[in-house]
Amino acid sequence: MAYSWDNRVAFIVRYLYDIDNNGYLDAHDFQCLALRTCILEGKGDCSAARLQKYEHVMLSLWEEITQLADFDKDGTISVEEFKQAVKNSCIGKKYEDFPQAMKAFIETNFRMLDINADGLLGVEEFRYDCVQRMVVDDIKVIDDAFHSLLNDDDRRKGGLALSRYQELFAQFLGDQSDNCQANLLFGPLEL
Ligand SMILES: [Ca+2]
Ligand SMILES: [Ca+2]
Ligand SMILES: [Ca+2]
Repeated sequence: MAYSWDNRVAFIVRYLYDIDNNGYLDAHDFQCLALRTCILEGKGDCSAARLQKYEHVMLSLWEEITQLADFDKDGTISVEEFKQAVKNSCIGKKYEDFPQAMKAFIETNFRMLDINADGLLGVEEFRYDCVQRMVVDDIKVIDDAFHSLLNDDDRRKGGLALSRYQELFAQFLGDQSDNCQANLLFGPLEL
């Protein structure tokens, strides 16, 4: 059940938030996330002024996420706490009704993926993201994953616009069935 809701949420924690890879979330992850986002969006640039802006954004995001998810108030968020928070605030909801902190994170993620900043996540950008995480010997696996996400309108446009990415991300977190269209939003999951 690689695509069970439990595994999808665990994936988000592990690969999207737990940057220092120690199994839980704390302020340090968000500091690293600020640096990563700054460099990726700036295509290598990491000037002090830009970095400061990203740090501010990410640390406020961390504050907001702790309010949603740090139930035992120990300054860290475990995978279980994160799951509980997603249950409380995302299950069965549309993207618009997600907490602000989740929405900000999802939008930031899209901007990081959209390397050429044309407002669409295209197959090349999707590949670029997947190979940084996955060990893969056949590009077809990644391309098939990408194409499984597209509806007719997306195909006409040649990729996922922000609004579709938001919709699919909301499904990835908020749909508890094992079989939702967004399952492959991050490529095949290997957990
Ligand atoms: Ca961590
Ligand atoms: Ca905690
Ligand atoms: Ca793009």
